[in-house]
Amino acid sequence: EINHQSEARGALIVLEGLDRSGKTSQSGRLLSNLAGLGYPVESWRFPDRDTAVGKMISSYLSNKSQLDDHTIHLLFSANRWEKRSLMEAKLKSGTSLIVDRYSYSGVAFSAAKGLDIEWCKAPEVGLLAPDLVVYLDIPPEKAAERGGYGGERYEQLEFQKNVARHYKMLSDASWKMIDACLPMEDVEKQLKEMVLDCVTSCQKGKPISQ
Ligand code: DGP
Ligand code: NA
Ligand code: NA
Repeated sequence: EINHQSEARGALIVLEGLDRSGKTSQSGRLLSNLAGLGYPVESWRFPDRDTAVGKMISSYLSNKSQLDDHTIHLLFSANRWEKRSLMEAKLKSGTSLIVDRYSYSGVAFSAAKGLDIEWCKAPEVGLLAPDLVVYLDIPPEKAAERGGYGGERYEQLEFQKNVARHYKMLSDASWKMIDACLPMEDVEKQLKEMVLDCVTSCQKGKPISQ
């Protein structure tokens, strides 16, 4: 019998949603759940504020620096590109990645400022395609009520409403939606079930796509 184990690869799982939709908490819970079942898994997030590019992004988000909208867009994209080869290596070695925000944030947030959507998509072409995109769906008003926003640049209700409209335009039938207003435990359970299905099909040899 052929040993399929050597072909097993990790799944690229992306969580998207507005600020305060619960992505970060749910990433943590999903990480524990998958690790508890014995799956090799890591939790990542974009922007990754630890790199040199990430430090520029962080400074911009906290209003310590000003940048042209196109410039910051390209920095967010560069921040994903600088992690691409490591991402591919992890997936090939069998580690699944739970990624808190990815290219869809890149396009939704910049297009919400009025940048041309096709221009926004262009620098994302060639990054690895997720195996699963889960959107934590929350009305912008509800998100704003959740313990308030932290005061970063984009954490304003009118802007988040515009981001939500752009996410809706970007979403397609492959996205899985979860009602992020449900209790955390219910969101956790739904997310775990969706992700286990995806991890299993990746282990069966579904190729990594671009
Ligand atoms: P977070 O660390 O997930 O709270 O993200 C920081 C903020 O940056 C949040 O308001 C979402 C926004 N953001 C994340 N990724 C991108 C991106 O690629 N482009 C733009 N313009 N904004 C982004
Ligand atoms: Na935020
Ligand atoms: Na992030």
